[in-house]
Amino acid sequence: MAEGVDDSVGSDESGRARTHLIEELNDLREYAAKLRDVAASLPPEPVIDEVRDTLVREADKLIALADEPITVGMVGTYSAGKSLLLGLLLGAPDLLPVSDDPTTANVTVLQLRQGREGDPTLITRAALQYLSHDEVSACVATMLDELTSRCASAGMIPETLAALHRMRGLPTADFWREFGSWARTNAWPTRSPSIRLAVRELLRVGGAVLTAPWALGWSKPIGADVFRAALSLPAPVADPTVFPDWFRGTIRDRRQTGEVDASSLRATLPLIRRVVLDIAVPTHIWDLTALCGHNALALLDFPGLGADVSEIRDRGLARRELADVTTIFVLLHGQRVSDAAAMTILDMLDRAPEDIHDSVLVGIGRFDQLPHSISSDLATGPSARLSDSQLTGGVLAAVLSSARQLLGSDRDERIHFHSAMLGIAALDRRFADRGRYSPEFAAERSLAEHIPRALDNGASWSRIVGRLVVDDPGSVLAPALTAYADDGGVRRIRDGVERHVQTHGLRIRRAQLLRQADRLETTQQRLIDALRLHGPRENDETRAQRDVVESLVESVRNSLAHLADRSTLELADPRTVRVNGQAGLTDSVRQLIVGEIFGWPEWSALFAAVRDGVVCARLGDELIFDQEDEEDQPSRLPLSTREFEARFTEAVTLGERFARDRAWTLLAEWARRADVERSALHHRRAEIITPAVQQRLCAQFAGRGYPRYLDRALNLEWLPDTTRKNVEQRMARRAEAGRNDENAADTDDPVGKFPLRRNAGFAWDPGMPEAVRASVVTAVAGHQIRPARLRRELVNGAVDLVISRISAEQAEIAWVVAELLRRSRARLDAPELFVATVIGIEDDHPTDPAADLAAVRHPARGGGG
Ligand SMILES: Nc1nc2c(ncn2[C@@H]2O[C@H](COP(=O)(O)OP(=O)(O)OP(=O)(O)O)[C@@H](O)[C@H]2O)c(=O)[nH]1
Ligand SMILES: [Mg+2]
Repeated sequence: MAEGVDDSVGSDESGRARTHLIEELNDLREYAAKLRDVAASLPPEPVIDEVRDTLVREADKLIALADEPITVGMVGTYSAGKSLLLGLLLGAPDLLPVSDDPTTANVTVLQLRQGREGDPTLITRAALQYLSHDEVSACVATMLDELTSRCASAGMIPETLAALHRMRGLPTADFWREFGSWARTNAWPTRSPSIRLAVRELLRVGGAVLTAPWALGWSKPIGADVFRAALSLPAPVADPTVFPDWFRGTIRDRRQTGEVDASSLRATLPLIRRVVLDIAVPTHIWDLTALCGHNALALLDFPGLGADVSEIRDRGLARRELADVTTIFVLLHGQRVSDAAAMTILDMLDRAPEDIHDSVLVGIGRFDQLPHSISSDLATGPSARLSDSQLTGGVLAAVLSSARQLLGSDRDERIHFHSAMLGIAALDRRFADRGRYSPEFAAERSLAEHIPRALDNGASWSRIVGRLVVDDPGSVLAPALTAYADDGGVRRIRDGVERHVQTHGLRIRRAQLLRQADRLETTQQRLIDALRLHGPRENDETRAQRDVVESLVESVRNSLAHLADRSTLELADPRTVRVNGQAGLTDSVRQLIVGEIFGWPEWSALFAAVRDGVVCARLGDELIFDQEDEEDQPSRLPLSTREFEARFTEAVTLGERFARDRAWTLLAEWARRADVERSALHHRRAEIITPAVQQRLCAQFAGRGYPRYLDRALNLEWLPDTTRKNVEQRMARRAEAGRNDENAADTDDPVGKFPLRRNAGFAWDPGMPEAVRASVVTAVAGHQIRPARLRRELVNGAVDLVISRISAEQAEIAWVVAELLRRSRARLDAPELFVATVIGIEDDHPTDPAADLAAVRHPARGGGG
């Protein structure tokens, strides 16, 4: 924009409620960003530094959280089948390392993008993110706590424990050396397996920190061959009674060459925070359109709980990563469910119970391996009536009890029964020819053996559900069991996740941001108080002047918010909007199109041929109308509906142009009226900004920035043009996107919406082959048309088309107007320099930092855009 005001608005939008939620998220993010800016610009002052730093940290956290993709976390006991299920959801069972031993070593982020129909699922990029120095310190502190408590339970004497306690602090080389010798002399000789495990885990981390300190905080793209190594836990040590000695040598700093090879990867494994994979999922596997509105969608694979090699570290890291996850899919191991496992997971989720119930879906994994007799007994057993409660009290008692601990009551519809083996069988059935996984994978996982067994099990459950739905028509478990028998529950899990993300994802994210914003606000208040106590002060007179100017700014901001809210109501619907008491837009368009279509020359010929409202091609055997005999007829009869098409398009185009002109006129008037309604504000502004003040402002702002924003907010002349530019750009972008999307229907073809059967010949067309004519004529017993009805259909078709197009456009106009007004409003935030200039404060501290800080308001208290 020539004057330096960027008024272009974004192009991303979906349903209203969703848009509204996304706006709220943006407001919260903006609140944090503004606070951060104001706090960061405060002059250094020892008394406030600490609070200020806390504020900046908290604001950064909120911003990072707002920018995170919506996430679905896959957690559960080890070897429950989490990684395999994630692969299956994405149509590629061998996507992630899968094995019978504890496998997944690190949190894996699968960032999803829509791939092309028919393509295989592809990993398009892989990257490692290492823990930062602080994150390692926090992780080591948690591990030391755990070791301390294990040692205390084993009866270690307080003096020895105190020595361990004294070692706290940053995990430097000295720390690790000291810890190593403490563990060798005190912890190892206890022979307690759990203490030895904790020591071994700590030393693994220490070994990595010492051999590759350069890795901390590093982020690095890696090859697709290497990422599997980063995801696979090392094999358990051969002799667990030997004290581990991992502090040997150092690994050369890889940041220069940039290469992470297998050996440096092995050395740094415990320091990896997460592995990030970008994945293109083809539409025939999972159509992500509805999901990827906000930021993106990421699925997180977590290391399983209970794996010995790296349990304490993993649990600590998982707890942190899980804090921000919006949808949590807990996969329980069907053969190993226990209430204790559920409790461990609940503990790891570390949220209020109602939040957990809201965020969780539960899967019972490896369901095909539930003792086989259970399902076959039920399937073939005596024919007593089956019901949900019978299953709940009987064979499914254990799994359902664990699931309900996680879900709370009355949420059984969020339970999924899952078998990866049935899932693979279904994938084979659907895409037999396309090789969805490698032969090595099939051999390693012994699919040839597992799948037939799983299919048997699926078939018995299928018989059971058959009875269940008859015996207990209200059964909540039946859909999950049916889905299980069908494809191992994979599709239902996809749907469940999708529904949860759509209905809860953004809402949960909003709740998270709100909680963080509340924390931030408390810190903000603490900083304001500190500044009031220690910062520069103002006298009463300047305070009063400041109030006057600030209240003007606040009123202008409120008026913009009010107008933004009204815009949808007053600008969006062509059926109701009126310009200056004229007819509504729909009626005006109809009038115009009637005039246009009624003027077509065909009608005079057609109506001239009408008998009793109908044009007949033949009456009995006699042609009542013969084209050749009518050469002096000024306009001839149309021969086919095709002849109406071009003119129909023309009428639609004309109608559209007319409607669009009216829409823009309407907007211009709307903006003018808005300015008139706000004349009181104009007067207040004129009183405050006297010529002398204006001079000061010019000197300070050189005709740009804040004073101009205020003028623009009060005088909306620019609004129609800018809106138009934006709407046109957005339409062009969308058209471009439509062109690039081969699957998009060609909605811009008005003839595509032609209301008549296309290219239908009329029976009097001399070019029509006799056989066709004969069939038409006999079929309809005297081919006939009713011109009046034909004309009405064309008129209605054209009006509907124009209105449907223009409705979309007007909704777009209203949205852009609201967006521009919100931006205008946001530009009026933080007016401290403006206020100082208006009231003429020119000392070293032209502003009151406490007031500046107070001016940034939590969106829930009326701040934000
Ligand atoms: N029969 C059967 N085997 C399964 C099923 N799901 C997974 N498996 C097997 O169970 C083992 C563990 O699967 P993974 O996907 O690695 O399990 P995980 O939960 O990711 O394990 P960790 O990463 O160690 O936490 C593999 O051998 C799979 O082949 C299932 O539904 N049925
Ligand atoms: Mg795994």
